[in-house]
Amino acid sequence: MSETFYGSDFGALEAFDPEIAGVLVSELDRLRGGLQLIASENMSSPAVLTSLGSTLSNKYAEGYPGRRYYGGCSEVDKAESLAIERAKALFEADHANVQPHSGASANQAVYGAFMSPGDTILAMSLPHGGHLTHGTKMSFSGKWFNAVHYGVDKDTEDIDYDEVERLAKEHRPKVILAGGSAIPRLIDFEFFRRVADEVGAIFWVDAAHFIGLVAGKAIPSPVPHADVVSFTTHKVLRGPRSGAIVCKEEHRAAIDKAVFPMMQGGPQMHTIAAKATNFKECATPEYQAYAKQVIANARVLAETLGEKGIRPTTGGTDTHLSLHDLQQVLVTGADAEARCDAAGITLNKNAIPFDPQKPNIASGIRVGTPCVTTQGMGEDEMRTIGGLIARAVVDGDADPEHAVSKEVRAEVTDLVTRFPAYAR
Ligand code: DSN
Repeated sequence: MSETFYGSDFGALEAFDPEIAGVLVSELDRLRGGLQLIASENMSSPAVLTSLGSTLSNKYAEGYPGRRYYGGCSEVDKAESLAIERAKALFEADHANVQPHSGASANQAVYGAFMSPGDTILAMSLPHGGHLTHGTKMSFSGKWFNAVHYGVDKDTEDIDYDEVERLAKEHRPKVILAGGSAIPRLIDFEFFRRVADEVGAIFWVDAAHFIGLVAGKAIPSPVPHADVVSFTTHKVLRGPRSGAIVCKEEHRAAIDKAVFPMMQGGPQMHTIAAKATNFKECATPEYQAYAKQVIANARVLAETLGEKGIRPTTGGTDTHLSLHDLQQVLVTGADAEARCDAAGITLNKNAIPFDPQKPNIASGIRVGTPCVTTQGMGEDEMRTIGGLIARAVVDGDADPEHAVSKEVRAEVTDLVTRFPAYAR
């Protein structure tokens, strides 16, 4: 086997642990062999993967650059300082903390910085597109804090801004949170800022999904409006699987103390180095063109599915993802996901607003274009992909041996051969 795993000695792994080496190879084959349409996934560059596979993983470095609790931090200090400075420049932010291990860890730190147990947060409800960490009962956020939720308007299926204002005035939350994991439309940050000011709340944006579009200057930034912005680094942004926070100068100390020592211990220095590399990539004209193409592709994909009876909620998208209602084609989200999987298309079932189904069945699917755009596909390919999804969902089957699964898979293979992931 001669496969290159960036930044690491694959031969050594293969010799010592062929089972795990086999998983690395078969996962790469899986990525290369099908269409990846999960809106929260992407394909990091070899440069980013090299930092992730480096010896920086070995280092304990609790603290911050120049203020560590361990010796031997001179080199990792350089990596973290570069990541901080690059994040500040990329997002035009006063301060950046690049240590959160993930989006959920970043969000924990924001709660830790601004809220005490029992305080009230106003956030978007999960079934309407929010996130687990935005006050759902299963998460620490709903167990320890008093979460009040707004949703979407029944007609527009976009954020119900009147409800946001009404609930803010009624509950006077400590924090107002905008953002979520299934919001196809742009968020009116100026509106949220005004309401937060009127009720004396901190305005927090969880930009995990769309921060890459902000980095690529393809959509407006929440940074000038929000007190604090948390995000992941592995979605459209295309960095390592991790998180980060940017905030106003006045919140610097609160955020830093909340990340460490309140919520986390030793930072993952290899991942922080990879974030630095990713932020440098995002500052290039190539990345900006990529971010714009992600949106152009998402629009065409949403429109094509809509033409096939798979209606996009809100009528379309302004971002990298669209959410589709399958009720017209009489297929559940769970069945659609399984049928697409059998046809070589990876996407996820998703609750739609006012969904009559349970979340593990769902009436919708969510599709996103970060991966296929990384592979170089454009609007023409999105029309093809929309047609393939519709065939798999409406006429297909969860059995990979079904005739439709096979037909669609053959066309998927043609596409990914012309637009390879991790080209050899
Ligand atoms: N799990 C992520 C997503 O798929 O949107 C959000 O955390």
